[in-house]
Amino acid sequence: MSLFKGVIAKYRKYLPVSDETPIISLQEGSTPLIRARNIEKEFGFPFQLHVKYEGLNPTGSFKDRGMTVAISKAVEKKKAFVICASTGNTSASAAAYSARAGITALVVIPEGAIALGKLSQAMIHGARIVAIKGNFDDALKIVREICEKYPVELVNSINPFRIEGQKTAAFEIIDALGRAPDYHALPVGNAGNITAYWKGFKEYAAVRPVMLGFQAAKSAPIVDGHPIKNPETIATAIKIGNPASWEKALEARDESGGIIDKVTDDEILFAYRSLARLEGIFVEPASAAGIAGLIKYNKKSYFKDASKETIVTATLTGHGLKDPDRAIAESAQPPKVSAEINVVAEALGIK
Ligand code: AN7
Repeated sequence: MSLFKGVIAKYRKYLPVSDETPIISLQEGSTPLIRARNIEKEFGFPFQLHVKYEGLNPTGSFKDRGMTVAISKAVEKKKAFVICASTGNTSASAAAYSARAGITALVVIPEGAIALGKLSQAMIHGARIVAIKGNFDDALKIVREICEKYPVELVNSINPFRIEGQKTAAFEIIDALGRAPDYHALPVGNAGNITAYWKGFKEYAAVRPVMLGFQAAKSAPIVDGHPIKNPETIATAIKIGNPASWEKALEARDESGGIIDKVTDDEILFAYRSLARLEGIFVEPASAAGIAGLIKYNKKSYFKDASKETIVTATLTGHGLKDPDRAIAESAQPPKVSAEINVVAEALGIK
């Protein structure tokens, strides 16, 4: 029997931990890499598509990989408080790992812009939460300033330990495939994850993928080339107008010969429904941006030289249960009928 103990235990020699580091883990990582044959068929993808289902991490998103390292290092440094600004998933993860470490997570969120599941997580794990009248970028600016004045540890992805932990997802993909994929697609918000994947691919493989990052169309500062003052998108996780790791994202794009482009909310929601209906994989909307990008680029014949030997991977960053309101809004509402077999059978469409 192999007992899995989390990403630090699994990839310790690649991570900045020592015997002095108390390891705070919820046994994150080891998420499945799933072949998405129905999506391949539906959209005529000439390549193999494998999705890395990061929603199956302990708090339901990829953030846990970086958080185990960031919180372990904060505890090693004897910090009693960590702080983050968040569109939701970072705060859920920081709150859970802080609870396990016996320290306090401080969370600053944009008021009214956090999906229900994520907010419920930060609350039940006992984070101290403040909602500001402002967006994520305003929240991040405030927490950075707080860190200069108070003895609290920042656990947004500006913290290099977050990037170190998150790079383990690239390691797992290479371990699962026996080689790096040819292309890797993922959503881009604050740009920590694309930075981490590219670092991970570089450290772990000599032949690396072309990186394909996708932002939401009205929250696409990297694509537009300037910060967006009032970003908008239904994919609240990536509603970010001034990404902290902007330069690193450009490096990942340029060193890999890749792309950072935008996809509309309609394209994101179409990919979101397609994953759920064709593959049985439930993700939150932001997570579908990578798949939306692949559909868009396949239509443009970007993959014209690909074959079924070509391997494309895509990160599905967060679980669908994070944002149940969106799933309900995107679906037909169940009819309410009387409790009679004939009426029920008719309503079910089998009579
Ligand atoms: C599901 O939680 O920024 O480009 O504060 O939750 O590394 O920021 C979340 C980001 C993609 C974008 N998918 O990743 C936060 C936060 C999901 C996310 C992203 C996020 P980055």
